[in-house]
Amino acid sequence: MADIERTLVIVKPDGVQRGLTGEIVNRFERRGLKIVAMRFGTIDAALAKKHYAEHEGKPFYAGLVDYITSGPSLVMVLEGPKAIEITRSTVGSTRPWEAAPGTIRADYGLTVGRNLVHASDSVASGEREVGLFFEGEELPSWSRDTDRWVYDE
Ligand code: DAT
Ligand code: MG
Repeated sequence: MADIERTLVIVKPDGVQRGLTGEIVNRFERRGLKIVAMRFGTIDAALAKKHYAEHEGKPFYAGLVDYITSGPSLVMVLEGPKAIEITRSTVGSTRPWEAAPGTIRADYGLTVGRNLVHASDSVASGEREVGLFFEGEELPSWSRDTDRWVYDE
């Protein structure tokens, strides 16, 4: 079996406000990643601070927490072989002006403070972040009929 990973992906409030949630989910879904959890709503400050704890103390930290809590987000967990790298490469570089054309941040973003999407950057941070947002039955294990056509064993 291929190395199946889970990643936490967030369509941030700018993506929601701009009506890009469907577009963004579509890119991951058609790539073959499987949705295993999804929730729409405004992330509260306490959760945002835990989620972005690695950035505490940096000059952009307060603005980052304000941004991610400024309105509803779409938070999801995606699963698949090498899901971490696959998702990060679909999202593109943190700074949209450095992101490769065809990535979400290049196609829809201009500035680092409105870069539309969060995606976990390692298997360990994926596990940590998924655990912050979802638990138990919110994370169903399900087999998809097309799995064998999407990835080899
Ligand atoms: P990524 O979201 O690509 O994992 P990161 O973890 O380094 O990037 O930073 C988290 C978010 O913080 C990023 O998506 C946007 C914001 N950010 C990062 N560096 C920044 C900066 N120099 N100025 C403003 N915001 C920044
Ligand atoms: Mg990050």
